[in-house]
Amino acid sequence: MTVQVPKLEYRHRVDDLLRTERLPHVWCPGCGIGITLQAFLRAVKALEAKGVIDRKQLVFVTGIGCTGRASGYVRLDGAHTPHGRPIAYAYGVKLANPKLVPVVFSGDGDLAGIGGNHLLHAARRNFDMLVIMVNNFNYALTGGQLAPTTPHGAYSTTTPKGNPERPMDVARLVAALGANYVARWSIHYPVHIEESVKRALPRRGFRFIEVVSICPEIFGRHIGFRSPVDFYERLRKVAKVRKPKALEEIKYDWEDEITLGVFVDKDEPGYMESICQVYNYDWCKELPERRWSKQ
Ligand SMILES: Cc1ncc(C[n+]2csc(CCOP(=O)(O)OP(=O)(O)O)c2C)c(N)n1
Repeated sequence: MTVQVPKLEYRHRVDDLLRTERLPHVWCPGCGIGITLQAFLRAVKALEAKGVIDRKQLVFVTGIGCTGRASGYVRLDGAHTPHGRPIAYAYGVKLANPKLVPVVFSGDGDLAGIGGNHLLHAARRNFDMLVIMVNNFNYALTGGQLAPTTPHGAYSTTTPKGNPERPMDVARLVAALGANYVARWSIHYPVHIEESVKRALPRRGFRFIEVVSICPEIFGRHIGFRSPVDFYERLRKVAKVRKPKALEEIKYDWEDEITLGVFVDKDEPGYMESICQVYNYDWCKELPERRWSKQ
């Protein structure tokens, strides 16, 4: 039997940045990936309207996972790369054509688990790219396995008696490694996510935005939430916006506080300019990061 799918008319202010013909998307009701993606696309449109960026410069790179599926819906040049490798791919994009601006959009498992080594060294190098990490506390696409971000004690399909490990505070780690811009928001703050993208996208060096999200169908069900709203409200209680004076004040603790806010906002030369200080390549004059750093 063939199922007739009604042809729907989608109208939304970011439609021109979406492959609307591929909608509806695969994400579950209540998932926070759409909120994050929309905030990113709104920021792209706002920056483009001001003439700061051109969407043709952007390369939208994702890894594997629910979050990684975003590249199928976004109407930008880009790539859906192997698990854990979007940062490695983004390096290649930037080094092959320094005029381009790579944006990595992926999950916590992809970026901090299997891809953790790339993340560390990109931050250490202050490599010129924007990374947006949707942290939904687990490996959602494959059914809810333990991720480096899963709270201590939490059920996952690979820790059925509770997670014995300590979770990784990815934003704090990236900040400690010297990234130019680090912010963490939760999906309760879509305008803040958008403002962070507006600030971080036209910027040199490594920029990292973590968005703590709910995953109602997989992680939420596993830890006992009966509805997306219950999970949303619980996360809202623990996610607190602060201005930490030192990295030690940033918390990532599901039972106490997940600190949100802008943790680093500086403008040091990124990797590409460091290369240009040593080798005076022709492309050095055309680095978009050089123009942005003068603004
Ligand atoms: C090399 C390799 N190992 C394992 C997998 C299976 N796999 C697919 S998605 C995924 C986890 C993704 O988790 P995360 O990045 O947190 O994304 P989410 O689905 O939660 O958005 C895994 C382990 C794979 N595709 N490739």
